[in-house]
Amino acid sequence: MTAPADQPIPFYTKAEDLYANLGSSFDHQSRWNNLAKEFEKRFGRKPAYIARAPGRVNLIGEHIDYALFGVLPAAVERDILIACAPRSDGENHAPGTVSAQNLFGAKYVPQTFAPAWKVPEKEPSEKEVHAEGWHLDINTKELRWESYVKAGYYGVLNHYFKSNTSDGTSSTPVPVDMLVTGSVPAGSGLSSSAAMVVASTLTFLAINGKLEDANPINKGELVKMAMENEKRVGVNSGGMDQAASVMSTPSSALYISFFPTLAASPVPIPAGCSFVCANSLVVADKALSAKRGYNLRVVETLVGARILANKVGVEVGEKEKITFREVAGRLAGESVNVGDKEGLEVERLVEVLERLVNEVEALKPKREKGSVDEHELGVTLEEMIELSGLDKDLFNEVYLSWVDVEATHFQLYKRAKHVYTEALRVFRFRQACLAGGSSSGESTIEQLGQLMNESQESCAELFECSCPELNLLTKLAREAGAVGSRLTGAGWGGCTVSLVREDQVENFIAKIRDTYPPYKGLEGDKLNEVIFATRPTTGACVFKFV
Ligand code: NG1
Ligand code: MG
Repeated sequence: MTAPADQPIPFYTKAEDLYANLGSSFDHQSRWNNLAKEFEKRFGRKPAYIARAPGRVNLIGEHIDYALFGVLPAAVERDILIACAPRSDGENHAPGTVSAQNLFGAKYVPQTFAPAWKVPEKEPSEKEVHAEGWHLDINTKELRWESYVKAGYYGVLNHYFKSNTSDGTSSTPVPVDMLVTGSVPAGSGLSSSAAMVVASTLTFLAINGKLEDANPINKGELVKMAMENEKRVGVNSGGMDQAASVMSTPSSALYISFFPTLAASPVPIPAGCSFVCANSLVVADKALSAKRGYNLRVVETLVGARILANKVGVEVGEKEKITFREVAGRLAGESVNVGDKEGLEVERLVEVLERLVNEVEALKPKREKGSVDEHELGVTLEEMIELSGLDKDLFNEVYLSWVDVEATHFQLYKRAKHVYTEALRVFRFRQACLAGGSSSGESTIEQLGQLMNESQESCAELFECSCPELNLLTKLAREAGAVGSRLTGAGWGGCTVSLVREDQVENFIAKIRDTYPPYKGLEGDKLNEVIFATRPTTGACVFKFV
């Protein structure tokens, strides 16, 4: 069988095939039909394509993808759909003009924009995106829906349309009308953002004929493009969400690893287990919180890895941004050559991780006994630079020049401890599922639940990406019968995921409704919006109207 990363993007022209692939537990058909009808009403003609990308729930492995450790998400049935068609009055527009509308509601104002070809006056820094090429204005200071559409467009423009020549139509992007709809709640940790970016990337590929080329992009390449694209929105994300949205398969979770290369393999979920997503209804504002939240964590984990490498005697190139995964590999004598598909054996890696969980103690700052800071585990910027062994300018160039962060103290020890213990939990979770397969017994299920609970505690205490509402909701979930419960996604709000025995799901949901204050009085569709059982589904695809 072809490895998931090497497979082509599913491309359908027959509705029966599409719906068979999407599964029957959701009324996909009426959503797709409504979208097509609405498109026709607004734009006066039928769509040419609909691109679909699902959201995902991460079962375990939080904030370790950008440390290059494997994670274990599954695509959910909720997805983003984008209907599109070339603009009929194309010649009256700048090349590649986009008119984008959104069915979500009045808050999502229609947008028209066109890419511009830019040549920078000076060599751009890593932080700037104005390299010579197609450019779109993306406002990274506030959250705007069209930013995700533009982000998806970026990679397609700069990968496929190399120059600004307006002579040959083949080298100019097609002007397009598009209509977006979706059932992944925004800012909820189910990765509506990656679903938007993947769906948008697919839309622009499809509309420009790039999926019908002789040698179209495969799943792994699409993941990489979507990852690069999502960075345009200002979040230095790992690749979990894009990979889950593109590569998931029905009825199993997906183990996604990023090192030495992007790879994915299905992980069976024990029969009788259900995963229930519950939205805390705290909306994590990524754009605002990135500086003190997500991007700060990216910097803390990268600098932590360099300092740990220094402490355990692993060599690091001067300008290299070594990750926690690579520190572990090098410590174990892993040789990674370009093109290597396999890294260390899992058993060996686990051994090294167990050792490193203790070594991270070395990242605790040495404080004078009795000083005010005695219990403070963080280090200041100056202390951190000194520990890194780099001079100030080089440190800034390598670790700060490409990202906006804000902090007085950097928590290297806590972040490192979370990353290594969480990476171990992912291996144990995966091992347990693989050992028993779908016929795993009660003790496996208990073990999975336990690992999820430990993950929540580590996210709350060490990685500090939980919040009071998520802590409460996961606690209520355990009291309502969940075997395990944790936040899912970046955290600071958004959803929890709970492992619940299938025959108890209804009862579980009713109990949470009665105990989690923000759910008071919710019923029917309203309740189903915020708390629902989900099963792993298939990844992104494109439908062509013929
Ligand atoms: P969310 O915020 O749920 O989309 C983010 C990152 C992931 C991963 C998780 C934390 C993006 C697009 N995604 O997920 O790569 O790092 O946080 O595990 O930023
Ligand atoms: Mg996101």
